[in-house]
Amino acid sequence: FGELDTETLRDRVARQLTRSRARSTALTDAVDDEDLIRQHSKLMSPLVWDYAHIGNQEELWLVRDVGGREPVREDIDNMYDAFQNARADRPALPLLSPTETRSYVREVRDKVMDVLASTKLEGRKLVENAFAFGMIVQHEQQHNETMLATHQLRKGDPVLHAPLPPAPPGPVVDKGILVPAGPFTMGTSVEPWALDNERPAHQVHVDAFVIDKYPVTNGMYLEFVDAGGYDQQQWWSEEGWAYRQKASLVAPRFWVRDGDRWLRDCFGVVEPLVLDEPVVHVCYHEAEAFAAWAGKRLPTEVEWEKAARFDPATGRSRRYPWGDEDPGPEHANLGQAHLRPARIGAYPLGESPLGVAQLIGDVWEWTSGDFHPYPGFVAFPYREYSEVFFGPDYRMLRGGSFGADAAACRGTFRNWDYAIRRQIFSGFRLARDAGPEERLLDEQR
Ligand code: AVJ
Ligand code: FE
Repeated sequence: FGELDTETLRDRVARQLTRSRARSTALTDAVDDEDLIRQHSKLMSPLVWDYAHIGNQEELWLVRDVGGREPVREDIDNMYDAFQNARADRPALPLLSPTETRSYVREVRDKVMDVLASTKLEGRKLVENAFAFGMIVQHEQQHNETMLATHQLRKGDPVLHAPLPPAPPGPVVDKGILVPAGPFTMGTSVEPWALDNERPAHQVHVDAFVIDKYPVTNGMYLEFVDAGGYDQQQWWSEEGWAYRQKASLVAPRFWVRDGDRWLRDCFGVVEPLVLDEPVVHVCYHEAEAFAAWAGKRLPTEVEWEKAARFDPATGRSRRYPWGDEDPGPEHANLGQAHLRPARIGAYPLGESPLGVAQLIGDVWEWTSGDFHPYPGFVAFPYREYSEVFFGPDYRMLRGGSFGADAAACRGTFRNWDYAIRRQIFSGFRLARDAGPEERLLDEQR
């Protein structure tokens, strides 16, 4: 928070809180009460649970912890504790009604604004208190993305509308980009709102590798589908094939068969595939099988981050591919401004110094590897944010989707989910080891 004075920081937090609440309100006001309490999929909570959970987390962290105020509704803590109640069980709980939920989150927010106005945001308490507010903003925005995924699963007439993302301004050529061998500083120790799992900054040696300029598109993915990739076990891991069989996978989630062609259901509108748009709603196993079929592989997390942040001119790691400035609409498709990924080539101003494009926004990108702490990791502020998820059960996703907000998306941001998850806004891009000639070329640079 170095350069910011207290009042600027307070203003910024207030604006971010207001922005995230406007989004939660829009997502929950878009449907009627019956739709708010319905479970649209076993994988998701009813929207009204997410909304009250947002308020409850805010009450716990800001009203009670930071503000030291009396609880608003201590009696509902357990019901809205994600660890106490699996998603599938949430509709059976005696949840607050939509009306009660709206008045609860409003009451909490009023108190939070009062806490914000009277809390010390300087000296010893600055980092701790400001971070708590920043974390609550990110938490609400993360749940807003989850609620958007629930909207994608709901049946009935479309209720969400947004303008199309920008079109590519010129001809687009996909290509592999050589990322040089050498040290890279991964993670961060200075980003004020970075979560514990992004910390600390640490050096990693990375071998030369090649990464695609753009994410894999619907058109490329369709070739895999048409070639029979879903029926050819050789492209799939053992675990992936077992899941492909069990779940009868034949195409990405929300692709709809129509005679001999595929359509896509995009928030209730069934439309032809946009071939140069990044593929979305694939699980890790599908991404991995596609990569094997294409003769390539998924990037590791450190490769992804180096492609996104490494500046070969200085050796420094940038905050974002385009530089250190916060994301603007010219850089990336973020924040639910558009309700779909942008066609490849749409964000030339968002490219990394090496020329890798659309790393931030559009679709979360599956990377290989599991969820591990960086060396020197310290759980903060609670073990429950990241630490309890470390281990082999989760795969890492990078870069953020069109549904993710800039407040909860950075070059260092790490997202995770099970390898079988497809209802999230997930896609991927391909990488491969550098060949002998490419290595030589790299060494001569
Ligand atoms: C980081 C997106 C995996 O949604 O489960 C929300 C974020 N943590 N509430 C999730 C989160 C607690 C988390 N992800
Ligand atoms: Fe949560």
